[in-house]
Amino acid sequence: MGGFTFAHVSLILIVAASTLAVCSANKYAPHPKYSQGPNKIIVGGSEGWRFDFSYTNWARKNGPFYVNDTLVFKYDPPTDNATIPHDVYLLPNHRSFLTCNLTGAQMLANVTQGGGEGFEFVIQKRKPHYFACGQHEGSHCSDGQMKFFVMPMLRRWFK
Ligand SMILES: *[C@@H]1O[C@H](CO)[C@@H](O)[C@H](O)[C@H]1NC(C)=O
Ligand SMILES: *[C@@H]1O[C@H](CO)[C@@H](O)[C@H](O)[C@H]1NC(C)=O
Ligand SMILES: *[C@@H]1O[C@H](CO)[C@@H](O)[C@H](O)[C@H]1NC(C)=O
Ligand SMILES: *[C@@H]1O[C@H](CO)[C@@H](O)[C@H](O)[C@H]1NC(C)=O
Ligand SMILES: [Cu+2]
Repeated sequence: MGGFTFAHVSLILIVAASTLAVCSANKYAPHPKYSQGPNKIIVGGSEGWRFDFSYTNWARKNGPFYVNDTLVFKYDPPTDNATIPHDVYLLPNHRSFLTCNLTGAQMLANVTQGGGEGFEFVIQKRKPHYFACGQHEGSHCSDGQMKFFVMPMLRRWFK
């Protein structure tokens, strides 16, 4: 990851966003990327946390994410009919992320915790976070693309 280049691009975006904010006189920024934050971001947007949606692409389009941002995972709790259960795990490293290996993973939310307003995870540490669904021995992660990673940035660098 080209941290230095990325920082510059972000700085330019933030300067552009400030200009926009003044022009529109709108205290709500148009996109999480441009706002002061911390932000609350719904993972997958209106798609929520589901099978067969590329969260890697989603994270690429919706990042960067910052320390103190909240990620919200929304998924229906299991019912006796067609609902496919999901959960949320934090995988220990990049290798386990690539192979969807759940050994040593930490469960953040079980199958019921994504209901209602969703499960909220506050990014507190400036380290890579590897998120995945742990259902079906990792097949939601591999076949269902229910995984993404976040390298949180520090917003205060740009203030
Ligand atoms: C995150 O929030 C806490 C509490 O508001 C604050 O003390 C801390 O400086 C924030 N961290 C960053 C990196 O913004
Ligand atoms: C599934 O069950 C829930 C309640 O258990 C019900 O509200 C929902 O309409 C059902 N969905 C379908 C597709 O049958
Ligand atoms: C999964 O990860 C564990 C712990 O790192 C390792 O021992 C195991 O061999 C891995 N499994 C596969 C299939 O790679
Ligand atoms: C999921 O976690 C919640 C909160 O810790 C707990 O109340 C609930 O019993 C758990 N559900 C399952 C199915 O493990
Ligand atoms: Cu799943």
